[in-house]
Amino acid sequence: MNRQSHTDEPGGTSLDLATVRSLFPCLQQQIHGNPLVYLDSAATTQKPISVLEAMDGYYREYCSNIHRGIHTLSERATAKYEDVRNKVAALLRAPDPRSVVFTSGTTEAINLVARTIGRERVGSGDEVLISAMEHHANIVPWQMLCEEQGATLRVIPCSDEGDLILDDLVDLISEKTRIVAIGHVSNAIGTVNDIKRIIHSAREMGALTVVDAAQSVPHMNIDVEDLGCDFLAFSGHKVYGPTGSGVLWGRLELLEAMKPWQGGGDMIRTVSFEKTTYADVPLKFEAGTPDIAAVIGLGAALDFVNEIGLDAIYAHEKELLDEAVAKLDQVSGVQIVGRPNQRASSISFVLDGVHPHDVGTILDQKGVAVRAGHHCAMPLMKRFGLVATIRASFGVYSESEDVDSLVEAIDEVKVIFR
Ligand code: 7TS
Repeated sequence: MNRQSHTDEPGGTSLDLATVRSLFPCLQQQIHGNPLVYLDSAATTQKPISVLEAMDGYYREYCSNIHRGIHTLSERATAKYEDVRNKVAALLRAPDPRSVVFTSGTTEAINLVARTIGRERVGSGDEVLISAMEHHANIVPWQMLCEEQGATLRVIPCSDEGDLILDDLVDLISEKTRIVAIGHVSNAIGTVNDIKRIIHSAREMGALTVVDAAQSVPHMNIDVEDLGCDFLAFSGHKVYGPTGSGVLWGRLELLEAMKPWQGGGDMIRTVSFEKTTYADVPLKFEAGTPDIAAVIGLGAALDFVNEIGLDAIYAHEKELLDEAVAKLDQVSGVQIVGRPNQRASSISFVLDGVHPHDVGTILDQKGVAVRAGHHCAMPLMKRFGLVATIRASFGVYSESEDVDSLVEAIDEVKVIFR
């Protein structure tokens, strides 16, 4: 397989792919005797050396707990950890780093919102609005909240093309709507949702807005002020950072007014048996020792992303996604699930007569790593009358040859199942 860089091809992007790929040790391996073709970045991205070194550096050189130590190592670790908060704020164009809360990932960030301000704002007879293409992480916490509070979960429907149907938004968002929680990009079919429009409608009705940006932060520039949302969540491990790192960004005045959700060390100002007073945001929401190494790794990941630039990453991935759609369309028996107006991150498809899990297993034998299953979006699968799809998802290191390898491997699946 040709693994040459195709730098500066006419009409191409200016990514030096060979160099980018060389920064990812995990990509440099064979799987079942074939070069690894990693097409599962939506599940988690591979990590560049700089991220591995940043985490290693913390453990080797200044391993210590943060915020409480007065010794040199603790001060170094605290400074590094807090500097990542500044980097996240800059990434999201958030004016104040205090509005950045570290969590273990998107799931924890959404649960935090549901269990704090969610419980305060949503009462009996109220409504929470999500969409038909949410990841379970942006369904179940709201469902739990609605059950607990006697509220109703409502759903923005999805068209056959895989776009949200926003024509009836005025009917879906009313004075009863207390929270609108929407995924920016579908992890299952790759749709980029018009969240700005949804946020605008929600705000007009006084509803809080929560954006699940797990699949958008790795692929495009985000500006929380421009979006106008109240909360935004993402996972570090999907943006070239380590597992265990994640972010909840929230409007400062909301975070300040919210009660904490977990109690313990680091989130307090004073504790007595009679009364505890809480630390200021963001520490109020970061009880206990966080995953310090993971946050420091996330900082290195954001440096990596910034060095390349999200515009370049988006352009590169868009080119590959367009190419993959075009090439998969040429393969008889392949049905792409969803033809959204704008796509990022992922393409889902099924192969006539072969269960997605069988396709995934055979692709793995060829070294091609894809996801097969419901992608934690069971309601969306049901919407399309499916139980599972095969999903190919892309990252900054993905290349045209990956698409060719995918198509070749699907052809081999077809031969086996003929
Ligand atoms: N929201 C979206 C849109 C996601 O894609 C995911 C993870 C989550 C939330 C949850 O993120 P976590 O880091 O807290 O687990 N998506 C996937 C996926 O598509 N395959 O594996 C995980």
